Amino acid sequence: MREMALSAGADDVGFVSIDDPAIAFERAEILAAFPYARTLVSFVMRMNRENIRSPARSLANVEFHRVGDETDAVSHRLTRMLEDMGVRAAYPAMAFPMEAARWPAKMWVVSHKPVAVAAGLGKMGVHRNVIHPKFGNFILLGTVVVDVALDSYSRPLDYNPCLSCKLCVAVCPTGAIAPDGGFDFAACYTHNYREFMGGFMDWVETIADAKSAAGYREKVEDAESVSMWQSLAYGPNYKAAYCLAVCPAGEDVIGAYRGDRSGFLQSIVDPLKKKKETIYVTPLSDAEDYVKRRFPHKRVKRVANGMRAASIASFARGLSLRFQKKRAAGLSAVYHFAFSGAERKDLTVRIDNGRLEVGEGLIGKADLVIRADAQSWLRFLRKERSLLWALVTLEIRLRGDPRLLAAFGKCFP
Ligand code: B12
Ligand code: SF4
Repeated sequence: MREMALSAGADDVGFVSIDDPAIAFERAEILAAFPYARTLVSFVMRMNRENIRSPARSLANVEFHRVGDETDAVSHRLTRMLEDMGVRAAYPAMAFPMEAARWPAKMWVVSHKPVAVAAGLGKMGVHRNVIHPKFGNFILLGTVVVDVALDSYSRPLDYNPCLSCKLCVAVCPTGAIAPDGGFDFAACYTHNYREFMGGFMDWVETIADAKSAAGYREKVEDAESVSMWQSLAYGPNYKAAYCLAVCPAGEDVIGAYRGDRSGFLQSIVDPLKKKKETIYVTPLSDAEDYVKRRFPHKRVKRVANGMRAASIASFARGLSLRFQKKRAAGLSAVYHFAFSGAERKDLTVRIDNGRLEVGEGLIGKADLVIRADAQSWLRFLRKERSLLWALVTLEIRLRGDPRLLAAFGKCFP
C-alpha cells in the first residue's frame, strides 16, 4: 500500500484504522460517507516554499491550487489502482467541493489533520497546521478510504516538530493565533476566506442592496471586484496564510532559521508584516482592535462573514467559533437559554473573564434567563426582527438584568 501511494505521487504516507480512538469523534461521519471504511490512507503533498512565502499572494495561491489539485489527483490515482485490484476505495476532496447543504455546520467529509496526526505524518503546531518532521508545514493533506484492514498501522510521532517560536502568532494579520495555541476561527475565516463561502455571500448581498453601480462602488473597490472575478475564474484566493509562510519547523526548513535568525526574520517575516493591504474584519471584533493596534499601516475593512445560525443547534455550535475573548474581558455571567417552538433546546452559557463554556440543559443558577421562541430568536440574530418587538410580543422573555444580554452580544459580534 505504501509503494502504491508513493508511486501515485504522494510524498509521504501513513495508515490509520477506522477504529483508531484518535479519530473516534469522526468515525460515524466517515462511515456515513464510506460505509465499508476499514483503513484510512493518509498522505502528504509538498508545496514549494518560496511561493508560499512571497508577499505577492498570487504566487502563494497558484501553489496552493496547483498542489491542491495534485493532492486530489493522487487520491484519484491511488483509488483507481485499488479499484483495478478489486479493492473498494474512495476519497474526499482535499478541500472543496464540500457538502454545502450542511452550511453553516461542518461541511467537510473527513478532517485530514487528525487523520494525518494519527498516521504519524506530523503534529499540529501552535498555528494548528500539521508540521511534517522533514517537510515542515509546507504540505497539503489527502486521505483515501479503503475497505481492507492492514497487518499493521502507523504510530503517531513521539515528538512535536513545532519549535514554539511563535512567528506564526507575530505574523498573523488578524491576531487569530494565540500564543497558547488558541485559535480565533472567526478572525481567520473573515479575512483569509473573504472570497469563499460566507465572504462571497456578503459580496452578493452587497450587490443586492446597492441601488446603482455608483452605490455598489461606494462599498466595493474596483480591485475587490476584479479579485472576486479572479477567485471565481481561477479558484478562490486566500488572503493570507502567513502562518504557514513563516514557520521554520521541519528538517528541510529549519537550517535557514538556525543559521541566520535575523536574516530569516528580515527576508521572510518582515515583508509580510510590513505589507500594505486590506484586512477584512467583523465590526467590533477582537481582530478589528488587533489590526489597528499591531498593524496601523494595514487598512481595516469592516465586512459581514455570512456565519448566520440556520438553527438553534448551529447557534449553539457556532458560539465557540465566534467567541471574542478580549471583548469578554471583565464579564462574568451565567446565561440560561430555554428555546421553545420549532426547536426545543435548553442551553447554559457561562462566560468568565474571557473563557466560554457551553453546555446542554439548564445548569446551576443563571444571572440572565432567556426564554425564546426558536424561530423568533433566529430572526433576531439575522436582524430580520427587532429585539424590542420580540420582547413586546413576548416571543423573547428575559429574567434578570437585561444589560447582560447586551454584554453577551458584544462577545459574539
Ligand atoms: C475548516 C478548515 C479551515 C477553517 C478552520 C481552520 C482550523 N484550524 O481548523 C479555516 C477557514 C479558518 C481554515 C484556514 C486555513 N486552512 Co484549512 N481547512 C479546514 C478543513 C476543511 C477542516 C479542518 C479540520 O480538520 N477541522 C476539524 C477539527 C479537528 O479541527 P479543529 O482545529 O479542532 O477545529 C476547527 C474546525 O472544526 C472549525 N469549524 C468547526 N465548525 C465549522 C463550521 C464551518 C462552516 C467551518 C468553515 C469551520 C468550522 O473551527 C474549529 C476551530 O478552529 C481542512 C480540509 C479537510 N477536509 O480536512 C482544511 C485544512 C486544515 N486547511 C489547510 C490550510 C492550508 C489552511 C490555511 C493555511 C488556508 C490557506 N491555504 O490559506 C488556513 C490556516 C489557518 C490555521 N492556522 O488553521 C490544510 C492544512 C495543511 C496542514 N499542513 O495542516 C488542510 C488540511 C487542507 C488540506 N487538505 O491540506 N481552514
Ligand atoms: S511558526 Fe513556530 S510556533 Fe508557529 S507552528 Fe511554526 S514552529 Fe510552531
